[in-house]
Amino acid sequence: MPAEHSHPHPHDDPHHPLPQTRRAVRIGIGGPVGSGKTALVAALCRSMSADLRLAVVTNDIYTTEDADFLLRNGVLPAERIRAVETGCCPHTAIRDDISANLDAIEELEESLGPLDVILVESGGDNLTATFSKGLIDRQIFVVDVAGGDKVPRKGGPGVTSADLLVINKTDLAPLVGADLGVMERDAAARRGDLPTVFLSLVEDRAAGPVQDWVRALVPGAAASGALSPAAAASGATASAVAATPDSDPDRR
Ligand SMILES: Nc1nc2c(ncn2[C@@H]2O[C@H](COP(=O)(O)OP(=O)(O)OP(=O)(O)O)[C@@H](O)[C@H]2O)c(=O)[nH]1
Ligand SMILES: [Mg+2]
Repeated sequence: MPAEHSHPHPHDDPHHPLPQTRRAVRIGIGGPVGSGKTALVAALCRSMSADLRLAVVTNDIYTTEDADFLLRNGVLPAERIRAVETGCCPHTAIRDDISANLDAIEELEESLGPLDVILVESGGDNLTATFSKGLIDRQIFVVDVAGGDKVPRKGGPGVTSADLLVINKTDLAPLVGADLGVMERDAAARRGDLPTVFLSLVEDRAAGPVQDWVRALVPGAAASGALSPAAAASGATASAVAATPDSDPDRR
């Protein structure tokens, strides 16, 4: 597995400051359909909810499928999850008319009190989708190796400018003939100094490198390696359920 990009440094960009007031860090998670966005949200909730105050907003076009998945898998209490039914192309609701998402965030903050992290999952879209900076503070873009090792080379704003690029499903690379070295080289060429991490949510059930990147954005948050064995174990074991394809009893 490529190693050079596995230690992201989220504070490196002085032109893109985090909110100065002590409000939750809002993190957008975008990427193509089925790349593993909800599985990543589930893993982060499971591995961080023991010590951080989390909430999630999901976006689907016509359903509440992703929120329902998170609820069924019990990754967070129901009151911490809001579903936005966009009724339109996913990128419209995260970039052009962000009001429904902002309302959902406001409702969560009003009902739950102070939060540390709000994860906003976009509906699955194409390589052109990006979040408005009026909605989120940082953006994670998730692609997967099953689309072929050409994906980072194809670029697009998610690949080139997301604050963190996640190349997921590395466990499938041998099955689809994807060369991770090529993906690493092309991602570096497209992204310059911006970080890229390789991930398999089947093998790394706590989404370790992504979790570390998120924790580094939260003032005072412990690094995952500094957590108590119990807290660390809850993330490392329980998120397995949400990440595996056969974990959803309702999914046919
Ligand atoms: N083999 C493998 N499967 C994965 C991995 N991550 C997610 N999956 C599976 O990929 C499928 C799609 O994952 P989701 O998390 O629903 O993807 P998504 O990006 O949220 O999909 P949309 O919201 O519909 O765009 C599910 O069956 C997951 O269990 C991984 O690392 N390896
Ligand atoms: Mg999803």
